[in-house]
Amino acid sequence: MKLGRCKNIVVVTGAGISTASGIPDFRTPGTGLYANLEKYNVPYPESIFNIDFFTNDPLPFFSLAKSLYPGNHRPNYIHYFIRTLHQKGLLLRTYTQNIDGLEKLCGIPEDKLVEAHGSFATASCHLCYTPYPSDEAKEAIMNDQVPTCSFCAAAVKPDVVFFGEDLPQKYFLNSEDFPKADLLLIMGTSLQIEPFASLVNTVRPSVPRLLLNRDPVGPFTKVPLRKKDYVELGDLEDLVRRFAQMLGWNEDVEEMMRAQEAAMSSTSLCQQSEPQTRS
Ligand code: CNA
Repeated sequence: MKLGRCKNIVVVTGAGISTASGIPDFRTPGTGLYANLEKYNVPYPESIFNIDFFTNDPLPFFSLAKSLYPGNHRPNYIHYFIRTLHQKGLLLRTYTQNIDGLEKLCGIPEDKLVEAHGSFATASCHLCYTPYPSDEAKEAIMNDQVPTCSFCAAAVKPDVVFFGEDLPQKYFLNSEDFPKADLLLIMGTSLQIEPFASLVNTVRPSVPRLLLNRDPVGPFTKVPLRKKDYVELGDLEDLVRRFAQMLGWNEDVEEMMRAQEAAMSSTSLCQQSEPQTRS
């Protein structure tokens, strides 16, 4: 990167980039969502994101969704590092499995972002796909009600991709992006969910792949590693901070974070004070 040889960087991320924002991942023993699902009364962890299970009983997912809905969490250093890659003209695209919306919130533009497992930003009927206003879906879910489709009366859900559902159209940009990549950066994912996990195998064999994660995953568990595969293990925020320092970017990331956070809090202050001004 320092020699200017990486100009089309593809970033692949998962829940591990948002644990520093206070959102639990799936599989970390003890703190991950899968270890804490007793209260949702589901037969096995994945069922909470299974579309057939949802058809029979949407309530466990809605109860979990209440804690995952965007609004309560802020992007962290890792999100801003990805945005810095974009700011420096080096980001081809970032592919996230996350549904927390923190990439958008930190200012990564829509055209640089693929939310491969959907998001809470829109909602629709889970059977006939009729769109449903996302703010109304959120309000119903937050009030322990089931939003229902005005066309077929089935349950509406946020457009988060469940097991057994199609991925959004934008995901298929991968067939153009991965062959173009000159560096693949993989962060905070166990690479267990297909078809997303296999994306990392679609860059050219000569392209360096760097995994930053707490533990080795996917092709990075193989010994010996593929030539040009690199792994750094540890806490992701520490690793990314060190990476930014090596590149001489730490101040840029920090500055962007300060500016965006200030902009976000002044927007929310304006929103809070608006009704008072009007009355
Ligand atoms: P996962 O299977 O839970 O794996 C997370 C990976 O990140 C694991 O390898 C962890 O060791 C690693 N990790 C977690 N925290 C850290 C940390 N602080 N430092 C270093 N490494 C860390 O999650 P995946 O993303 O691989 O699984 C895909 C699922 C998770 C997607 O379908 C998501 O929708 C779903 N998910 C998303 C969120 C979110 O949007 N924030 C939260 C929970 C689950």
